[in-house]
Amino acid sequence: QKVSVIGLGYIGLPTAALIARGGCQVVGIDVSPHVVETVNSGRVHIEEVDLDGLVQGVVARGNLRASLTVEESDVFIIAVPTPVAEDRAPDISYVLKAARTVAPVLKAGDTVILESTSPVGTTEAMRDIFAQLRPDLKMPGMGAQGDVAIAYCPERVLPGRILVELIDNDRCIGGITPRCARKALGFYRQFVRGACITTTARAAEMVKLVENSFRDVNIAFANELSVIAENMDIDVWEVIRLANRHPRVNILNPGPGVGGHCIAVDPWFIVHGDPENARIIRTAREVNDGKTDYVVAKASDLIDDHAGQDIACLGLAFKANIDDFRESPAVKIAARLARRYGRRIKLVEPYAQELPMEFAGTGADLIDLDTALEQCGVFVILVDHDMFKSVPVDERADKAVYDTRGIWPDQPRRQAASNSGRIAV
Ligand code: SAJ
Repeated sequence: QKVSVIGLGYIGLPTAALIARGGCQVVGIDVSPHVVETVNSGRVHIEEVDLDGLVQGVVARGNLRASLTVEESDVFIIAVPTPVAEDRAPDISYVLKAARTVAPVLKAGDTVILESTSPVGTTEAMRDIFAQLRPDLKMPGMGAQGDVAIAYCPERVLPGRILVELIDNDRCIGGITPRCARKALGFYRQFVRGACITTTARAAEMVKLVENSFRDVNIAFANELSVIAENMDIDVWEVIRLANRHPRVNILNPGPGVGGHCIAVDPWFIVHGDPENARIIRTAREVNDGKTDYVVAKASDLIDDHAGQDIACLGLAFKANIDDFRESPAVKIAARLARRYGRRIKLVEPYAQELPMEFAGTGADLIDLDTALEQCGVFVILVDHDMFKSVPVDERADKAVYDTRGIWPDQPRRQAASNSGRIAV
């Protein structure tokens, strides 16, 4: 069986390598000559646990190679980006473009699977492109039985655990027709240990969007609580810890906002699909983005109260213990502070070799944690890296701290800034 994976990014490359390890002949297609060359030399262009060794092995054995052009295959997996445009509309142009490049090499009996997070209806749109460009082939769901199978199967992996989760997570496989779903199911069963459950393409598209929106809404609840609790001079972390002792309550963690490439993006696909009714989902997005602005304002107040002291911003990654700085609320906050306070801002990020470009020209410096503890009087905690959690209280008792992640619960508390939350009698 020959498999082509279109798009060698965070999902495409690990997927291609895993299928290749299972013994299939896999061609990875990418528009970037750099990516193609890197993979063909057995190396990787993205950081992911154990991916380098796996790619090196399958390329050396001849099971995986990369190419700039699409060729005939039995199975096509499309894993290209689906960003959200400036006006919050989903941009599915890369998916449609991939469909146009696959169309000329399609033959009867092939299976095409879309894995990119996509607004509802994208898989059908892809089918319509095939129907337009290949009138010689019958497409599924258009009357007669299709000559090719077309399905949607979202990835659900967590960065840092991609190779494990690609195998162990349950998969939801949506066919344009039930027959398409069964065909795609047969393919995934070869390398997925989790349950594979079939449905329609439209439902599967929605499932993916709903999963990430569920998380966004729940994080928004925690972020909203954190602001209310701060106004009422209550420790939100303690409140959440105690409330979560209720058997049916499970509040997530507040933070400086939501980052990454999925949770802060996918809910907009639902909002765009039904703006009138997607009210909680839209508000959750606004609450989470608003939390980032709120942290900038609160941290600025603290910094203004400590004139002349240097400020350590702890963490730049979009979440704990990873080296991914894209779409990171920590970067947004620290960069805004750096533009305002210049060289007083010191950045501590054990996962960064150099500062992201957002800091260019600000005068802010990358320093290590020990230097920060020696030099800085103000600490703004933006990421809950394990390394930061382990600083003992006696090394930081004299610091002014704004902790967005609740990692230093024993930090001596500052005087409440306002009287809000008091009931006048
Ligand atoms: N965050 C909080 N509080 C929390 C949990 C997360 O503030 O309690 C923040 C993180 O700091 C980060 C952001 O949310 O900035 C997203 O982190 P995450 O760990 O929740 O998720 P991602 O973006 O790494 O991966 C998500 C996962 N989706 C779900 O858990 C529903 C993953 O399974 C998906 O495959 C992935 O999105 C994707 O590709 O869609």
